[in-house]
This record gives sequence, structure tokens and C-alpha cells, in this order.
Amino acid sequence: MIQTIETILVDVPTIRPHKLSVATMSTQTLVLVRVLCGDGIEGWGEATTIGGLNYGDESPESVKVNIDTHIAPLLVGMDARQPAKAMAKIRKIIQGNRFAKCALETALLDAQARRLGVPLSELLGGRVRDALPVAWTLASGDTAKDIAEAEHMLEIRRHRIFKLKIGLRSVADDVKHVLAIKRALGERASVRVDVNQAWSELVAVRGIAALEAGGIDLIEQPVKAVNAGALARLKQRFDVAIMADEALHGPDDALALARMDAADVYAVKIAQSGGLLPALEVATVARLAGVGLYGGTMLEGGIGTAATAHLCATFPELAWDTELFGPLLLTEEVLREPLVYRDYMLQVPSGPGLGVEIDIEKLRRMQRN
Ligand code: MUC
Ligand code: MG
Repeated sequence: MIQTIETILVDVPTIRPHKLSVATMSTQTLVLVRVLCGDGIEGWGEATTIGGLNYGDESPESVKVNIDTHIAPLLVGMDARQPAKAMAKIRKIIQGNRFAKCALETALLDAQARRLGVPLSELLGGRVRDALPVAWTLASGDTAKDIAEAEHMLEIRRHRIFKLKIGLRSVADDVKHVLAIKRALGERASVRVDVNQAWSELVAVRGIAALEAGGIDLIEQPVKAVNAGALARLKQRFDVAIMADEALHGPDDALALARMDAADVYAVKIAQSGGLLPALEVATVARLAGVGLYGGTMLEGGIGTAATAHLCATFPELAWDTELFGPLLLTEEVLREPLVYRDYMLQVPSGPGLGVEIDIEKLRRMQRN
């Protein structure tokens, strides 16, 4: 039986300001969800947003209050050994709230996988890989600092894929910034950009042409999420890969974008998809439509990052790697043993459930009151 559901807010400073076109983050707020079951097993899930409400329509506080007030009471008393049934009820009764649903589904599946003594990846179809290549986002806002950061990451063999956040400055300034970094790194790294919806279609045509000519590998969400037509036209126009991110809020969007042939790559995010199983459906639609996959992040800490890692480990093809670096951007760890990053890869945990343990005493000291 699902006995209790607790939601915990934890504010964690970032290692440096993280500058996107929609927000500059100096803290990340983790919403951790703890599900306690009658058989003594517990499961953990996580939701994070970017810059409160700057990125999407849920905030850490809305996730917490909506779970506590509206969703948890529907789940308590249900059979914890039937997570799919529990989530079907929630998906039928509760509108929206994809991040809250994701955190709950993660916790229920973590508990179930622990109960069965298998890694979470095995409940999602089974893993085909044990390690995932991980990109790092250079987002200090300063070209020289970003180059130094990238050089350091290459030297310690942690990342050789870099994503740059652009769209805040003029296209000319952004192109100058990105191409200076690409020139400094050359063939030693893949350099990609994320515009976070900041460009109009007209501006995007100019920006992408210059970036493509300069050897940039991937352009993420250049135009507004609602403007799928523009995304499709940019995909047809350019050879460089175009990725949908904010335009993807689950399987329905994945199918609609596939029908329009709107993107070369999908950023699969468990929170944006509304949970691990809908995210798996996004990936399946992509595979069937010939769209490449990328394991995306909402800059989650260890729990949400491990959950996405279990999902990505089941993908037969992962042509565009992942950006599962969230815990590395944070100054504090909530896990007893941090996730392992080595040789440019995140090792997918292999223990039961998520395969990670929360440091509960530390969490109690850190939690927001
Ligand atoms: C996004 O839009 O992709 C992922 C990496 C990062 O730096 O920001 C996020 C959000
Ligand atoms: Mg993005």
C-alpha cells in the first residue's frame, strides 16, 4: 500500500551563474518526492524547473503544493505494487502538472524496481548500455571563461561535447561568441547551441546559416515552441541538425512534430514528457519516425538525473548523446555516493531501483522550512 507521500524543497547554489536566454540561475531548487510503502520499501522522485517559472508553467512550489494538496491524497491507500494503475488514475484525474507527475512516477517505479530487486532500467524494457556520453553547458556568459572551462573539461576527460546557451544578445554577438569557442576547441569537441526559443524565424535563418558555416553540430529550439511550422521550415532549409526541446511536452507533441517532419532530433526529458513512461513513448515515436534521440535535462540533481539515465540506457540508438550533467552544476550533493562521471560518460547505476541512496540526514539539514 502507498502509505505516505512527502515532498521536500531543497535550494542548492550552482557552482557559477548559469546564463540562459530565459533566466540566470544561481540556485537550483530540487523538489524531492519520497513515497513510503506498507511493505517498508521507499521510492524517490525529483522535479526541478529552470528559474522558477521562467522556463515553463510549473515552479518548484507549485509542484509541491499540487502534490501535497491534490495528487498525494488520490494515491495514498492504493496498491504500491501497481504503479501503472496508480499513474493511470492520476493522469485521468489531474490536468497538466507534468513535472509533478514525473516526480511521482519516478518514486513509484523506484520503489517497485527495489521491490523486484532490479535496476529501474529493467522496468522500462531493459538496458542496452551501461554508460552515457554527457555534454556540458558552457553558460558563464563570457567567451574567455567558457573556453577555459571547456579546456578544463577536456583535460580531465569529463566532457567533449559542449552546448552553448545563446539568444540573449544580438545574433552577431552570439555568432562571434560561439565561433570563437568552436575555433579554440576545433575537432577536439562537438559544439552545439541552445537558443531556448529566443529567435524569430527570420533571425534564425541568419543565425543558423552562420553557425552551420562555422562547424556547429546542432541547433536546439531556435524558435518559439508553438511555432512548429517555423521549426519544420528551418529543418528543411539547413543541413545542420535541428532539435526540438521546449516544443515537446510528451508523446502527443512527439507525434505531431513527426507528422510535420519538424525536427532532426528530439530532446527527451522525463519532466517535460510528464514521466518516465511517456518519455519512453516520445523516444518510440522518434525511433519510428527516424528522428534522432538526445537525453535532455531540466538540470535535475542526482535522483532525476539517475532516472533519466535509466531511461536512456534502454534506447537502442542514442545518436546525439545526453546532457545529464545536472548534479555537476550544483555545489551540494543529496546522494550518499555521487553519480560516477568518467571518460566523458555517466555510468548508469546498476543497483536496484534508481541505484542511488539519499543522504537523509543531510537532506533534513538542507531542506527549506
Ligand atoms: C534546456 O533548455 O535544454 C539543459 C541544459 C542546460 O544548460 O539547460 C537546460 C535546459
Ligand atoms: Mg534546451
